Amino acid sequence: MPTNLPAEARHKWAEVSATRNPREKLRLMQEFLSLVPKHKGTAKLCAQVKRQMAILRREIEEKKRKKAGRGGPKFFIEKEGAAQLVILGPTKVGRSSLLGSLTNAKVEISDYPFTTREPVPGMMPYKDVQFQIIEAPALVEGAADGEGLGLQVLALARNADGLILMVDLKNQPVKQLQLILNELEKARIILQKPKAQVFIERKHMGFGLRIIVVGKLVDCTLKDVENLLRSYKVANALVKIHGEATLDDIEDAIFESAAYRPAIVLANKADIVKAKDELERLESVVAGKIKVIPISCKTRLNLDKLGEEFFKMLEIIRVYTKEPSDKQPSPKPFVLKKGATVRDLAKCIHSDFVRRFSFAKIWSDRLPFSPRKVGLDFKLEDGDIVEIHAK
Ligand SMILES: Nc1nc2c(ncn2[C@@H]2O[C@H](COP(=O)(O)OP(=O)(O)OP(=O)(O)O)[C@@H](O)[C@H]2O)c(=O)[nH]1
Ligand SMILES: [Mg+2]
Repeated sequence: MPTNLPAEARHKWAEVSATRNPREKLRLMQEFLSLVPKHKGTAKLCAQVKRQMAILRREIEEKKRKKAGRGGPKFFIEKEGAAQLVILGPTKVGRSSLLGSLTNAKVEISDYPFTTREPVPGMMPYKDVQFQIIEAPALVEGAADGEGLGLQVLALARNADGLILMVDLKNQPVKQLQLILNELEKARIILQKPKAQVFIERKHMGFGLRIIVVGKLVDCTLKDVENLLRSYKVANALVKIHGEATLDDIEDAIFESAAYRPAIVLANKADIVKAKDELERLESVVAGKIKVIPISCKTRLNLDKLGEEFFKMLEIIRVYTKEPSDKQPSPKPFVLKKGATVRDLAKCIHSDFVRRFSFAKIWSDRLPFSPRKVGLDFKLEDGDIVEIHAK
């Protein structure tokens, strides 16, 4: 991106980040924009901020409507289960049919377009976990510019852990997918795992700046990163840098602009006559960049495989904990990101557990012998049983 923003603009963004009140945030964003010099390097950033402002305006409107007792659709859905997956797609591709086939949600299926007008959640069991699947209202062209319910649908996608991009083989699936990909791109939701992932967790005053580099920095030093963060007044934060990150990646993270979400394409209505040709065309356009699975909600083709596909796509693992005094581990696993360590697990169990940690015992078939005594940095895998001993 390199934005080379003036100091006033950077400081203004610090104020934006620190504000929770939507109206105040909106006002500060407007001021921020007026401080940004307009050139090629800042065009993307300005567009992104304007989009964030449009979402805020909708949120404010929605709240007003609710206060006035006029209800209106509820768009934010609290996460439940191991992961939240949003079904995105144009109208009539079969989003409701899929949700109804995978979960026990009450759905309205019809041959008329735009039947679903607000997000509908359902829980899908897979092994000993559950995925929360949400049908988003149909995505239309211009969604990222505020067309229809577009902004809310894209905000829903941004908030999810993974995306199900749904097209149907009956009605120009290549065009349908292009529409979805275009709108996601405009909303800066990316589907390919980026080379770098930067997480900035704002912390309380006095915490200071703690930067953890898991991968490596490209063309910059730790000092450069620190200076950049300080120029945006990010002074109390835990910053985790994964992969190969440039200063631009870090600036992107400050603006929370690009969000990576893993995705899968489901090509529905594989039961129709010309499905095979359409599928081939679709696959050649996607060219292996995203996994494409033909399904049919009508004949249930491949529906039973989806749990495993979602699990793989999300890159999660299940870890079972055991009390030292118990013989059996708890039947309900903790769900963690692939690559998680005993430390991550301990944090999930109790905020104080890391400080009081003494050692852990691991049981797993992949180890030459079990249990094995390990420390906080031990990397966990799917199916591990862990017993933590505290001081
Ligand atoms: N042939 C065939 N038709 C299907 C399949 N799945 C859904 N349909 C039909 O496609 C139409 C639309 O299905 P819905 O599930 O309502 O689609 P939607 O994407 O939720 O549509 P909106 O919410 O209205 O945007 C209905 O007539 C379904 O019966 C399938 O696998 N095969
Ligand atoms: Mg529907």
